[in-house]
Amino acid sequence: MSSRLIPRRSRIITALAAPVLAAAVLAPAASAQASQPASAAAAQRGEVSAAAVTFSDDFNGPAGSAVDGSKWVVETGDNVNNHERQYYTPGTNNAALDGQGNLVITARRENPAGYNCWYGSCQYTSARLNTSGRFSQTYGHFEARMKLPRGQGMWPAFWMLGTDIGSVGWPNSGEIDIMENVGFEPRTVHGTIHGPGYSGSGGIGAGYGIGDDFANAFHVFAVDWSPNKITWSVDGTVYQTRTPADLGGNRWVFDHPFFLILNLAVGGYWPGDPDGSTVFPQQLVVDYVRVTN
Ligand SMILES: [Ca+2]
Repeated sequence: MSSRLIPRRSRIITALAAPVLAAAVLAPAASAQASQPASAAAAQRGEVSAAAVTFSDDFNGPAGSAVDGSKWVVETGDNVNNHERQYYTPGTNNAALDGQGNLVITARRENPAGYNCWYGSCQYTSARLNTSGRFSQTYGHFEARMKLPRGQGMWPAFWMLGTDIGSVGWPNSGEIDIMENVGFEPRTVHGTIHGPGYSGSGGIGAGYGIGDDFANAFHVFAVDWSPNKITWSVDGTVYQTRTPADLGGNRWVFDHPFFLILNLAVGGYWPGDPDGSTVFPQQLVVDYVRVTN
């Protein structure tokens, strides 16, 4: 989600540091480990094996319930580095299942708990979830089926960070943005990689447009990540491929485990802040997140 989302001085990075270190010890997830011997055996026999699902959440559960804590960490705090305006809250006020098989991340114009943000009393609440310490993986197919929010100042994202962020820092850890959207471009999404020498506004990526607002329907956003190659797709249509040849001599930092992040930011350098045209609440609706190896 660009350098702008990496809160080097905010409370989020403090909260993130411990789970990241835990992830280095615990990852890969047990399911991923279990799948590897079968894949290796198949490879030795020269068989083309079907990819195994290593992480999946269909977000089934009662309306109003929290996400599965064995899969997701709920991050809290504000984010000064991107100049985001929301406070990411704990609990289910801003991230809950809808009872119809979806996770709904809701951005609200409110501050019921009196949260303090970098600019003063917070004006908005929202949510940010990650799988740090729960799930990480090197290479594979990563996808989510989502319906995006709409309106000036909205900044939904589905992205990944290297699990070594706590030891090597950002952007050496690498960042793979599977999908970002900013509200002033309702019909365009962006896929980007960030690393040393190509971070922040120097991130390497591309946009992909459709002839309709992404907020009008569900779409599938994905990357296929293999050694020295990442491709981005929307609804199965590949729109970008990146390899080390694209980095202008900079270092490819996408050969180690990454964990997943889902969030809905409000305001910030890139999207700009909400204005009088922005309708609240807004929702990022996630039907599923699925990863195969
Ligand atoms: Ca679902």
